[in-house]
Amino acid sequence: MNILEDLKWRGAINQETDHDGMNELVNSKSVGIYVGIDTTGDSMHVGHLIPFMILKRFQLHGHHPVIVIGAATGSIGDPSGKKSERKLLDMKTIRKYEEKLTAQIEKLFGQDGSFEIVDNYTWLSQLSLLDFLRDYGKLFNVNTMLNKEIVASRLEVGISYTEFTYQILQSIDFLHLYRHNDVQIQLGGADQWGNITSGIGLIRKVEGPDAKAYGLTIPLMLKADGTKFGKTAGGAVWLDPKKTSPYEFYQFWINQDDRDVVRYLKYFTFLSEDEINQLAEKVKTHPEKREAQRRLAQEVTKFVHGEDAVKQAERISKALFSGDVADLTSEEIEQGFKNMPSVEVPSENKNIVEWLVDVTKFESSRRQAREDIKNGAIHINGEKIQDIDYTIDPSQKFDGKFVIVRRGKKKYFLARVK
Ligand code: 383
Repeated sequence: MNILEDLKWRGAINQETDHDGMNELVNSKSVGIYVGIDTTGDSMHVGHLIPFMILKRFQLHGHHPVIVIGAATGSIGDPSGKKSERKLLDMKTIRKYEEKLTAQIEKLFGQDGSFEIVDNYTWLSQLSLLDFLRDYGKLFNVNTMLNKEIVASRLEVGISYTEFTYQILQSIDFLHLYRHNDVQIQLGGADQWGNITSGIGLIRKVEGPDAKAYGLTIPLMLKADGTKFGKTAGGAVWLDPKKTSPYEFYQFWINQDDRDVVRYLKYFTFLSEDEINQLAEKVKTHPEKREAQRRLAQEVTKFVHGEDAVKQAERISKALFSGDVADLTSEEIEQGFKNMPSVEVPSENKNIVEWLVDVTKFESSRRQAREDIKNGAIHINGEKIQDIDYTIDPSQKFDGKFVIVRRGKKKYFLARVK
C-alpha cells in the first residue's frame, strides 16, 4: 500500500486537489509535506493529533515532514471555522505559546531533525506593506477570495480586513516552503481547504501553471452520537499533561463508543490493517470486553505520554474499580481524583463520625454516619472501617497529603490535608 492508499483505507482523506498528480509524485520520490499550527493556545489538543500523525505516516513512507508554527499567522488569526472575529494576542503571549507548542511537537515527533520545524514569522515579518501589496496582493482576486467558503460564511456578520487577508499569508507560506524547503504538499483539516487551494493558486501564478504543488485535507472528526469530538464535560482534551492528566486522557479514549472506536483506531494509532481488523471483529463479537477501546487508549496514551503513563493510568483505573486504593501513590491520587468531590481538611486526628460530619461534610448527620459505618459502607484509604470509635489520622498514608473515603461501592470523596 502506498501512503495515499493507506490514508484512504483509514478514511483519512476528505479532499485532494489532484489525486493522480499527487499519487505520481509520492510514488516517484521523497516529497516534502507540511502542516501548520497557529500560536493561538498553549497546548495542542486531540483534534490536532490527526494531521500530525498523518505527517508521521508520510515520514514512515520515506517522505519529509515540515511543521510550520505560525507566530506570524497566529498574530493575525485564521477566520476558518470561527463564527466571529478573533481577539488579537500580544507578541509576548504568542512567543510563550510558540515555545510550548514547539516543545510539545518535539516531544511527540523527536528532535533528530527528521521533523523540520519552522516559524513563519521569520519570513512574513520581513515583508514590507508595499512589497506585500505589489508582489502578492496583485496576484489575488478579491472576488475569488470572497467566494472562499470561510469568507463567504462571515460576510453577513462581517469580517475585518485583517482576517480577510489571512489566506494570503498562508499562501505565501506555501510558496516560501515550495521554493526553499522542497515542500510540494500541504495537509490540513477540512477547515483549511480554502487556505490550501489559495496557496496552490499563488504557486502556479508565480512558478508557472505546471508547478507541482498539491493539497490534501482530512475529514472533520465526527462522533456517532452527533456530539463534538475531543470535548468532555471538563472541556477540551489537551496533550499537555498539566491540563489533561494522562489518566483523564486514557479515560477519554477508553470511553469511546463502539460505533466510533474502529475509525479512531485507524486515525489515531499506527496499528496495522490486520490488527485493526481483528479488533473490529471483537467489537462485533464481544463488545462488553471493550478490547478495542482499551487498545486505543493504550496506543494513543503511549504515543502522547509514554509507556509509564499507560501503566499508571491502568493502575489508577483498576484501583478505583476494585476499591483497592491503598497502594496508589500520591501523584496517582492527584490524577485519578481530579474530578471527584473533595474538601480541604486540617491535619489533626479526629474521631471518624465527627470527621465525616463536621470536618468534611461527606455525611449529612451523625446518625447517618454511624449507620453507614456499622453497615460496612465506609472505606477509609481502601480499608473497611466498622468501628465508630475509629480515629482518622490524616498523616497516616499518601505522604500525609490525602485521605480517601469511599461510601458504598463506587462513591469516592477526597480529603486534601492542609
Ligand atoms: C498557519 C500557517 C500555514 C499553514 C497553516 C497554518 C495554521 C492554520 C490553522 N490551523 C489550525 C490551528 O492552528 O488555523 N491556518 O489550530 C488546525 N491545524 C490542524 C489542522 C486543523 C486546523 O493546526 O484542521 C486541526 O489541526 O489543519 O484547524 O502556513
